[in-house]
Amino acid sequence: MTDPTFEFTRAITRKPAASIIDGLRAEDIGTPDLDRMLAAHAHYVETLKKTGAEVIELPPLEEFPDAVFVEDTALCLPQGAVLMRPGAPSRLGEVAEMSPTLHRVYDDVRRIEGPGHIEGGDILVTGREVLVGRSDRTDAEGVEELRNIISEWGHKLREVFTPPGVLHFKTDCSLLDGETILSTKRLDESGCFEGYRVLHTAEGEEAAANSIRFNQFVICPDGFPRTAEMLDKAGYEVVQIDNSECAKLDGGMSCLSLRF
Ligand code: CIR
Repeated sequence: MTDPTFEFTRAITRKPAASIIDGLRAEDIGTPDLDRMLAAHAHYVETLKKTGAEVIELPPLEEFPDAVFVEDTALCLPQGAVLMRPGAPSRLGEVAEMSPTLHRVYDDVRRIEGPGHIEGGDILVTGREVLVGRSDRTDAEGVEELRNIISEWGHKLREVFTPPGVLHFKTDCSLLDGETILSTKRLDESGCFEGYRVLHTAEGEEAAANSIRFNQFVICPDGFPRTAEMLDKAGYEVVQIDNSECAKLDGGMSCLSLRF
């Protein structure tokens, strides 16, 4: 099984393209400002690098407006990587763009062939299992195909459900350490984290759940002071990053990198 408390040595990111203004969104709350997004992205990459990890920075892809959200294209495990099959048709082509990079860094790269769909944002790897949330982007067939692949590597997959109206499972949760999950109350109430230690985002700060633990840091979106304070008091070293522009496209801290 994966030890999620291990040190990450690498991450993959992709610079936002000018076409980001055409990125998918559930609700239109304004057009993302590319310059502001680029500045926040640079801060994000610099924070990952500060931990000593190597960050593979991929160039922008104008033909894929959502390509900055690299997490959805693959699952990276210690034994190998699995290329996903996004449920959003406009994002399917992002996978082929990620494939050469994963083949460079992994000996074993598999792919979800379909007919099912699955996106990386619906997958949370903990110390004991791989949780996959069915959602509008991830269906039963996609989950089963992933189960077959990763069971060969000794991983146990548990299917769970992303709450209605929530884009991805990890929109509402993140792993803080081997046993601890940061979650919104609404997701925790579904019972999917039984047996784990769960810390809740503060009321009204649900968007803070899409954070990541990367080596010594817990990287959170800016603007959620009560959740940040709770994490700080719980002993985590919190770094807050402006997420205003990615939030307009339903994106957050986890979506912006593949970590392994
Ligand atoms: C999308 O709708 O696919 C993008 N606008 C946002 C993807 C966010 N990714 C993630 O939560 N892993």
